[in-house]
Amino acid sequence: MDGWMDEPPERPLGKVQCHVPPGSGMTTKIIHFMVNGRLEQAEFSADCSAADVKDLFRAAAEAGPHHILKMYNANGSVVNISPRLEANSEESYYRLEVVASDLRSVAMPPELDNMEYRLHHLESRVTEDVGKTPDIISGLKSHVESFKRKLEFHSPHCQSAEHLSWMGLFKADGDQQLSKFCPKPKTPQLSVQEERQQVRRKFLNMSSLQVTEEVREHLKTPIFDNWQWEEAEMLVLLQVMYTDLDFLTAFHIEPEVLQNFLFEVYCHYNNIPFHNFQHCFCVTQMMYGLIWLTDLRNKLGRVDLLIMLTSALCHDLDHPGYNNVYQINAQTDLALRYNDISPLENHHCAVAFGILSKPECNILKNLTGEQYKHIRGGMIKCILATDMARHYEILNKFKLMQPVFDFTNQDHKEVLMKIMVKVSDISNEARPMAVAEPWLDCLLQEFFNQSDTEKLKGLPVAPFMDRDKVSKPSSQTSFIRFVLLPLFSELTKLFPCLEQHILEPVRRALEYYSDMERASKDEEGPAKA
Ligand code: LUO
Ligand code: ZN
Repeated sequence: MDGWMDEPPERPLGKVQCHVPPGSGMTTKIIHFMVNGRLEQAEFSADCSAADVKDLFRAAAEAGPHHILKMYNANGSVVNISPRLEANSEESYYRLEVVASDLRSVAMPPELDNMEYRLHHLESRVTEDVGKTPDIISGLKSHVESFKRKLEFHSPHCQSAEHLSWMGLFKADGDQQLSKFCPKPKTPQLSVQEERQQVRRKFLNMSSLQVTEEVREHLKTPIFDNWQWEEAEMLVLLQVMYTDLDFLTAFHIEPEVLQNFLFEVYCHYNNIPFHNFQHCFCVTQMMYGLIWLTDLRNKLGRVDLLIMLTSALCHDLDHPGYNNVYQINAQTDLALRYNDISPLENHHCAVAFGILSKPECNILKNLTGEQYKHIRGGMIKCILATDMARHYEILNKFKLMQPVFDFTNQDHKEVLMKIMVKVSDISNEARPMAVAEPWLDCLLQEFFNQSDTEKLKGLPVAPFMDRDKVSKPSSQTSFIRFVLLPLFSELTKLFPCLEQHILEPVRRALEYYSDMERASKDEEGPAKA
């Protein structure tokens, strides 16, 4: 209902500034920093007080009075938030973290804090207008209160086994049936390093326990719901995938080395809306499911399966949240380093082999030289194949091979492996709508961040990334019609069982977004239809 209620003023966001008297001629300093997943810009004069500068960043982080702020420079070192903060460029942005200081704020994520602030504002406006607080506002307030209590109840520090067992991951003592999925406990606002160490401790604690048969089987299906699991649990599930495909015995991989490798991969995905560790997990889990569904274990060698699973795991390592077009147009370090040739995918692959070059993480260290060379070559081909600019090149090659596909032909196998990684990479719409739709929101958020930056820098902006132009349903119906369905149909010709597992769900998704598209066109009325 438009105009029913004025939105309360947002907290001061976007560019933040200390008061600089107009015409004062005072030199100001520009600081670029990332906070809550957004790239922000602060401006203040050199004689701004330390307290004002701190308030400036507090406002930008939407941090409450209880929160502690921590600023990290591009090398990851903590720097002091003061007027002497060194000016920087957008590429070498600082990272501003909000660290809670007491239990109340530990359990209070900024979004909830912000919601409470807006609710309070709405209540005062409505009470002013109608003389009393309507039930809907009181109801919302009690919901927020009870949600806060729940958050405070979930102590994220609990490491006891019963805490682990009710995650539904492990065989419970006795026969009580535990819920399969746990609500993801809110992790407190810790610094990046503290959060990672906490994830590592949980991962290593859990990895020695047995995962239930039910979860193991569920893991092989495309209906697996990533949103139900926290990062430490996903690391355990990734370890299960490597174990259940017998990679540890086949390639003499020590469990500790696999754990170090998986944890290092986790640390090298960034906290951005879409190309983050959850996406890495989804793509790897879809690849794992496809290997079982297509019975690939009896059609390809185990080395090729290792290449595909590890390529899926590493395919977006250290993604910055800005695509190749941005890298090239903005002439970033990556574009310069890789001569504008798939700069991101080259980087993802280089980071993967940077991790594998550490002995404690090198899952390939007990292989023969021949095997290592084959795996390295296969991973490079598969990861570079995820550059969507090459989509039709690769699909057309597969279309030519598919009718006469030969599983003993090396060229045929290579193209199939690329197709499998590509399919896994863009397969969100093959999942249940409740799992898939949030991914499209995350993707659009990342695209909008990029196009906002491109507008600020005067760079070209792609329409499908422009928040003022893109419509979620119509962009998705085009994507499904012209990218997903042709790709998934071609793979289904080789593996007919995929019809029900991935093709049908994608057709349902097309229906879903087409209905949404029609509904939004009807709402806009005939003029705009
Ligand atoms: C395709 C793609 C490229 C880069 C980043 C993400 C994606 N994905 C998606 N894009 N991955 C999954 C999805 C998805 O479900 N929808 C979309 N939709 C839009 C934004 C789109 O059309 N993306 C797109 C299409 C083609 C292309 O190159 C041929 C690049 C991006
Ligand atoms: Zn990806």
